[in-house]
Amino acid sequence: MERTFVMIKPDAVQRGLVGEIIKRFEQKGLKIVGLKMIQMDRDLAEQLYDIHKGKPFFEPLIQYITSAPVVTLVLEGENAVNIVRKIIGATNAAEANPGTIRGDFALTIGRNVVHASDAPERAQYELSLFFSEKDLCNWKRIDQDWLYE
Ligand code: IDP
Ligand code: MG
Repeated sequence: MERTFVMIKPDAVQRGLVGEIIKRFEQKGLKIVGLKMIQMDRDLAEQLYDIHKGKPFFEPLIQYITSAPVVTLVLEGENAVNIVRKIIGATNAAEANPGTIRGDFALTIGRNVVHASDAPERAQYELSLFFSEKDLCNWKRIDQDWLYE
C-alpha cells in the first residue's frame, strides 16, 4: 500500500467543489487516512512548493495558495501516487482531459483546483508537512476485499 498527499486548493473550496472532488477519490476505491482543513501560512506554502522557488509563477502561486483555506488529504491504496495523478489530470487545466478533476472543473494552469504528490518520496515529504503519524487513521474499508485481488 502506498500513501499520497492531496490538497483541494482555495479556488475549489470557494467554488463549493470539496465534496465533488473527495467523492471521486472515494469512488475510485482509495482510502482516506487523513483529512484536515487549514489556511496555510507563507512558510508552509514555501515548504510545499520548495522545488518551484525562483520560477516566475512562484510568487503568484504562494499568494493564491495562502489566500483562503484548503482541504488536505492523505489517500492510501496500491499505486496511489500514480493513480491520483491520473485522476487529477494535466497541470494546465486547459489541456487536461475531460473526466479528470482539472479537465472537468478548471480552465487554466493558475487556478487548477487540486494538488497531488508526483512521486512516493515527495508524498512522504508533503504529507509530513501537514500530518503527524497520530493524525492518520489505520483502518480497513469494508469493500477492500472487492477492490483488490
Ligand atoms: P502539478 O500541480 O501538476 O504538480 P507543478 O508543475 O508541480 O504542477 O506546479 C505546481 C503548481 O504551480 C501548479 O499546480 C499550478 O498551480 C502552479 N503553476 C505551475 N506552472 C504554472 C504557470 O506556468 N503559471 C501559473 N501557475 C503555474
Ligand atoms: Mg507538482
